[in-house]
Amino acid sequence: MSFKLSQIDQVQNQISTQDFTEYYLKPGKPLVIKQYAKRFPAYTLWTPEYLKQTIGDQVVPLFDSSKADPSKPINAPATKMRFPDYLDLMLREPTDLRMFTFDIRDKAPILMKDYDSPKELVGGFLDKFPNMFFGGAGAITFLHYDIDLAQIFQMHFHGRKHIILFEPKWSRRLYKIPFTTYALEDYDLENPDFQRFPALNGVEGLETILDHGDMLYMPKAYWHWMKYIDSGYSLSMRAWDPSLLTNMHSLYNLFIQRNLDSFLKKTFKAKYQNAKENLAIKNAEKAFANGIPA
Ligand SMILES: O=C(O)CCC(=O)C(=O)O
Repeated sequence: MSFKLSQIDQVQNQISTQDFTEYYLKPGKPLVIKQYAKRFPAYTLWTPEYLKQTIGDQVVPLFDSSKADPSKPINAPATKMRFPDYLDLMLREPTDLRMFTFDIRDKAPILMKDYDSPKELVGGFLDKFPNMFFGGAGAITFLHYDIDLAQIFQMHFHGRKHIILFEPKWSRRLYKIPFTTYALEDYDLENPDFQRFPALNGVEGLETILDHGDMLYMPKAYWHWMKYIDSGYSLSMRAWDPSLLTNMHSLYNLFIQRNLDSFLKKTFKAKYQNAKENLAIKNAEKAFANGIPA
């Protein structure tokens, strides 16, 4: 056995609001709209040179592929670099260095005139929180889901990007670390060791390759793993889920779970992390033994 990956549904250029609502939004099913970004100036304008001019000479935090250090807060950067130097590096050679959640409203608001969020498909866009992500060829965004449980629409630019997604029902089988929104970082999603991580056997997921101009719709709480096949960058736009229950869960994640987890991590460091990892393994093996999800 192994993972069972099938292709994410695709449409060309557009989809009607009615079809999107019925077939993707309501059932919470991912979709790729090929070449969606072609309608926006960003499609041609957002070259590396243009981003250098607009983002300018800022020093940016960079993340690598090494396993998170339990003594550091989650999302602690591996290093920092001037933005133009980082862009030159990622264009020149493969690098696992990534820029994560770069807030363009704060750091380069001029870019916000170059696109619009897909408001024709869904309401509730949090237009104040557009984030950009950059990666060199080979860079990997580790498996996680977004803590605020927003619906994500990601437009991709420049190179190709490999995306693997899993429905929330597979959380335990993916070795979800308790009190967090990420999975055990000890397995290689592209080539998992099924002997060591038996619960991954039979897990069903979805995959696609995004090209320049494609947009991915990821429903709330969807697990995502992303690999920059070539150097490139993406813009993630978030839409608030209308359900009250999801909103309460999101507030709990953001204000209670995250703070409590950080506090315990700071206090107990590796001891706390090891206990959580052991629990993730126990939960995964139990779910596998019990055939969960059915
Ligand atoms: O594109 C990436 O590198 C990560 C994107 C992501 O995690 C997100 O949009 O939530």
